[in-house]
Amino acid sequence: MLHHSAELAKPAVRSIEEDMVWIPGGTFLMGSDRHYQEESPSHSAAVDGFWIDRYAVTNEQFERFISATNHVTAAERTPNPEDYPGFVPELLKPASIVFSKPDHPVDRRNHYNWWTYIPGADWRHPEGPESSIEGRSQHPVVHVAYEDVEAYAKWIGKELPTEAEWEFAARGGLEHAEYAWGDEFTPSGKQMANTWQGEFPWQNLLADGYERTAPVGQFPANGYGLFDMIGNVWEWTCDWYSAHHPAAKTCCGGASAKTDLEQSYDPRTPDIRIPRKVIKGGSFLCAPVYCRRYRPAARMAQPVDTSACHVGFRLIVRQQLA
Ligand SMILES: [Ca+2]
Repeated sequence: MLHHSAELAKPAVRSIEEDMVWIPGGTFLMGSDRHYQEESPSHSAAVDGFWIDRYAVTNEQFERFISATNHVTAAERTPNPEDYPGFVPELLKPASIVFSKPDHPVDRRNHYNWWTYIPGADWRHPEGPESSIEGRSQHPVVHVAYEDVEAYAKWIGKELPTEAEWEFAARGGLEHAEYAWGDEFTPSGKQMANTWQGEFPWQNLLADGYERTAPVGQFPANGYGLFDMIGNVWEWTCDWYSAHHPAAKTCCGGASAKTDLEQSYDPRTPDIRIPRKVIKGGSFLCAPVYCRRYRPAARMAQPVDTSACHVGFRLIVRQQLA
């Protein structure tokens, strides 16, 4: 339920019509057969109409939530050793995942060459304890795990989008286009999103002007008037991840069939039973030479407990305002 009259009637919060966009429902071609395997098969999908945030949730908005609720994010708490068999308990500290740019070319097959688990990194300290969000109130909040996003959604009276809702909105009304703005990545040389230009991960040419996150709304909106659906930060959806789109939904999932949640576990780490959700849109770290996921069809798995410097969110409301 959207409590848009009472709870949102604080001076700093504008009306839903200003902050959200109504997306008329429809049928569309979801996924892609032209890129990474996990995006296929492209298939017809339908969504009902919904409201969606015009921008990703910002630090300023998240701060309001924290002040009102005293919520402590997952990155600020000590993980439970029972959830992480094989981990040395001393290593289980409040921490989050931060991109650290190497100063020379590295082996791109090993992501530990740029990902660092930094104790003290959290939404207020995006690059670690010495950093802060000063001057970044309009940047998307990052270092939020799925439970943090759910808590925020409950507080503000909105919901996480499904992958189909998110992708439909990101496509901006364009049928089967590669990007949220058309088929050309940089039409007339114009950067349309905050991504990575140069040799990832050591050389950032900054053609789009941003090394890390950008304030929301710095790049052109898509056809629905939504900003930053592509690039800047990945965005959480409520769907459990599977390696492919289901070819067709069947009704015969017997007792032995794996649930969607079980299906989402990472097969590479069988001991760690942390389910994974779909994240969408790509981030400031997506580069042509490494991760061409700055497209509406692109998708990635994110463990629900895992926060990072390049993952944020935006929310929807599944009802038409009276
Ligand atoms: Ca950039």
